[in-house]
Amino acid sequence: MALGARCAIGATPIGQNRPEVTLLDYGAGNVRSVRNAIQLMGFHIKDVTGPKDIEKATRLIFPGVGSFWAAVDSLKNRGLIEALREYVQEDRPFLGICLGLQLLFEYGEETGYVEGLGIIPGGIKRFDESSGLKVPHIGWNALHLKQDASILDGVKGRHVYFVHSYRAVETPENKDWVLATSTYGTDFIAAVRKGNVHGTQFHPEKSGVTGLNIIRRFLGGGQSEAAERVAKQAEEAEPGKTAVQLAKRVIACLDVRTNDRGDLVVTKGDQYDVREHTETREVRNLGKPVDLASSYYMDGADEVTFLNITGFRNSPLGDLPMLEVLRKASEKVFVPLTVGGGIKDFTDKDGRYYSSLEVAAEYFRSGADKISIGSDAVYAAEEYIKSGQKTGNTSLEQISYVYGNQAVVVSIDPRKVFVKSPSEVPYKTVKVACPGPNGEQFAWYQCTVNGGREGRPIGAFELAKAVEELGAGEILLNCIDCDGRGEGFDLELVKLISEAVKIPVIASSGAGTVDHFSDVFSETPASAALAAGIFHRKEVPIALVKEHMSRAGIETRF
Ligand code: 1PR
Repeated sequence: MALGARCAIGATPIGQNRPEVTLLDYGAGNVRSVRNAIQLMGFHIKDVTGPKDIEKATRLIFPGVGSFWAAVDSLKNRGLIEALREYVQEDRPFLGICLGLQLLFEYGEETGYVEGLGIIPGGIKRFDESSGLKVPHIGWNALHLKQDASILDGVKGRHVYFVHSYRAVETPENKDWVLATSTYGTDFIAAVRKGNVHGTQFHPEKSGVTGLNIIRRFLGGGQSEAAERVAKQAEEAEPGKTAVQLAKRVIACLDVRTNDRGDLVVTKGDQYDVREHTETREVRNLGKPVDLASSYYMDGADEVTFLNITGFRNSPLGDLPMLEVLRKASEKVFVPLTVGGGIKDFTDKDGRYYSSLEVAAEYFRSGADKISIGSDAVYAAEEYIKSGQKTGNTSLEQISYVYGNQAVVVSIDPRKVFVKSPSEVPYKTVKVACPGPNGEQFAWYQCTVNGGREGRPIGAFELAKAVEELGAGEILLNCIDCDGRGEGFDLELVKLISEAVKIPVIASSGAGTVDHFSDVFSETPASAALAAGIFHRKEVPIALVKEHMSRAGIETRF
């Protein structure tokens, strides 16, 4: 019998007496999307405030976020470990997501050996990157179903969203738990199930309609019109495109700032100049952040990135509109959201000091899955290269330690500088296909801060390697020269950086045609490609980009 039938919730009429789901949120990251997904399905959320709430729960969802040790610590401090273990051992309806699955195992090795709940035999270990695998495993991957699918009915042939560096593997001892595996380098456990107890390594709440339908099925069917729509959409989802492996991601980017009238708008620069070339020099206004984000979600964007491009001037905690954008967007957008701009330690105008960790926490709580650090990461890398010492105090190190490196992106804003010979500069250079204005055959990529306004004594290559060591989980690689030009990504730059680091690299700046996407994926190891202008101006829809990539033989999520 399908689990859906076992957990079915009577005949509660739509909109009345919403049934309850208990949510175990220990406040360590973005659980907003899980909340939004549950509410969308027509359920009321009861938060766990103590062990009693777990004892009384009839359905429990545990979306683990952050690091293994931090999660165990928090559960221990709140006295929840025993109640949780008993709940699962009693085979009561349970869905653990990501770390919520991992904690069911005996131990994790993320920061040394840490004991888990010990329900599933085996441990959680890091992906093996020795053969050049990019870790974290970030993106949309395929599932191989091992048991009758139950909550996974309908996912065959579709991609779901993963973001993690650690995983469990199937062994003879835990084989009876394994519901689905996925492949990244080697096979790993993507979902578990025994009786009413379920766990997914991927994020259903971030896996679009496919994922929402998994949550709906776990809840025994939806209790709202939205849930009915999800079921219908999942059923009607285009057949014939079969997920095989990790897909190359297409990301829509929204540069957000207030214009001169004080409205929060999506803008777009031309080589980072966001003002119209008119007498009044108004900030270019391309639409409203939440509306655009949700339309890109509907069009098939694999992720949405918001960059608060004046973050270096305005404190993000005081910048309530940006937090509100995240909160509103996460109600409609069920794919990952990244937010950048102004993530650093700061003191506000009233003299209140905020650590970058508090700033990041506020963004995560408001709906961000990943935060992106720009200028502050440049200063941290410069210091690290100079001293050769990690202090553990930089925003990058601290956020990565608490939330895991998969939640930390470093955004690089480099500008190309031509040189006659590599010996002219102490930075890594590339031999360029198109020589510079004075016939220069080489170039290095100078990092900038404050939205490209200030060049720093560090190259993109050196920065990328340093931030990887300091705890970045992904690199968003912009290019000031290409930004807004529509002439294609800087393939020399993307190749240089994505070959230099073991973490995923997002190629950004310059997309103008569908061919630019297939070029960047066939000529470089970039994991994702980000574009802004062509999507905002509706020149090339996301669906067309994806059709083209698929025809070019590039794994694509539909
Ligand atoms: O330094 O931590 O406060 O972060 C500031 C963030 O804001 C950085 O990620 C930085 O890249 C971004 N930013 C600052 N100023 C600008 C600007 O445009 N004036 N935007 C800016 C960067 C570049 C891309 C753009 C792509 C694709 N925008 O994000 O979306 O180039 O564009 P295209 O497809 O139209 O070519 P901090």
